[in-house]
Amino acid sequence: MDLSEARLSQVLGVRPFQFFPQIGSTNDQALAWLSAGAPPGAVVLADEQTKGRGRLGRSWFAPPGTALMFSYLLCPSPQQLTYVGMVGALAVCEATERLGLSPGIKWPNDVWLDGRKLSGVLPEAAWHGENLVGVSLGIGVNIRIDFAATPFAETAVSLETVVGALDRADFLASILVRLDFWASRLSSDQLFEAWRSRLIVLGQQVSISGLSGIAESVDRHGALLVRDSSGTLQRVLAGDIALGQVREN
Ligand code: BT5
Repeated sequence: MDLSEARLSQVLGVRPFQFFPQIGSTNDQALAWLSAGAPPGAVVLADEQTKGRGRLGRSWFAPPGTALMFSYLLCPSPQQLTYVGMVGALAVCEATERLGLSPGIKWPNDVWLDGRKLSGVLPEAAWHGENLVGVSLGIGVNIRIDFAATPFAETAVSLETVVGALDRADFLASILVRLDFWASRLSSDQLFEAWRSRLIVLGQQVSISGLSGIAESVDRHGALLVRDSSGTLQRVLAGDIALGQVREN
């Protein structure tokens, strides 16, 4: 088993962390921990989630022992919230690049490898009244999930099918180095440029939220700018993008 309390203590050093062999969702635990005073940089990690979730109430699939599923805690200002998801996608991308691979970011914050989804991020904020307590940046990375008999056989990819055996604790440590780096540079030009330069959708025909057109660029807040068939530039803040023709996610 490449994930255990002892192994994590080894690679995480003094970083506060909580490890659960099984949990509902690491984000729920992380949000509770934030409200109880967890420091930025702390991590909640699980080997299995029984209620792992994606965006918009969707579920996240990962059998026990096959993935990295964790939540990284940050304390941004409300104005910086829009950049937290970028940090997650970018950190996973960079750690994957260190393995000699060429991943990209599918807007807004999926990490893709060889045309398939390798990782998804789910930032969720904890509020106390009007005060932002912090953000749990949930990250799921497919390490050795066998997608063959799943609905994701054509759309998802696991890292080990591309690079061979991988130690999950080591890969986690490699992602955390980059998360720490970018978390201290939220809303910087450097972060925005590093994220933007990895986007795989720019210049392509896309369909999103009932709109079709060319994904021309992104603005400084991460919104996608799509030139529709009438030539108007439309600003899209969130959604699921389909490259080329419309496709169900
Ligand atoms: C995401 O949502 O991509 C965010 C996923 C975040 C998961 C992490 S795990 C740790 C933390 N704790 C949680 O409870 N969640 C976070 P979204 O863009 O909505 O993508 C979800 C969709 O991707 C699903 O509806 C499926 O179609 C597909 N999907 C599910 N599991 C997948 C997987 N392992 N790999 C690729 N695609 C998957």
